[in-house]
Amino acid sequence: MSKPFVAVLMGSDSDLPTMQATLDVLRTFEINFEAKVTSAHRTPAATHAYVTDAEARGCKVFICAAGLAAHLAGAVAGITTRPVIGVPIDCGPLKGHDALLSTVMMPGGVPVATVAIGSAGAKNAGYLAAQMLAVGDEALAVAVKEERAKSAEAVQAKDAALQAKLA
Ligand code: RP5
Repeated sequence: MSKPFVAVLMGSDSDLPTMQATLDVLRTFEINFEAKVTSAHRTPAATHAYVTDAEARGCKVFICAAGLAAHLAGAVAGITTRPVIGVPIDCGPLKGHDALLSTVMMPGGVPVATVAIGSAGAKNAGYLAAQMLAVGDEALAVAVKEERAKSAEAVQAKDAALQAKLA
């Protein structure tokens, strides 16, 4: 039986510095993943072959990052019925606004769950994939809740430090 995993696809290796945040979040939750550079425009046949094969091997969620005229997430969503999360990369003269619109404006029936442009989106793609997998995995659901509580505690600690400074 194949092991469930998340596939993290990037249109270029230039997307990796941003997408490292996604890989870090997946590692935090001990989620198996594959990361791959494959492009909707430059390697369309290889992208199609990978997505078909990955789904057959147990991929549960696809995370797709691309910049400029970003079609990777949409192209992948057209191949698979697994959830697809799109990360618009903030490269180029339009600073990711082009990628945001290309990723989010999908026609009805072929959804892409689009997160924020750039590093916050990359991080949230990892958390969103974890939350999707947690629907059927109680241990992961607990880990996601604990992580959220830790983040709330960090904000409270920052506020306490500010209040101490102001006193
Ligand atoms: C997109 O074009 C890639 O996802 C990347 O964000 C952008 C630029 O790619 P490179 O020219 O750096 O390879 O397809």
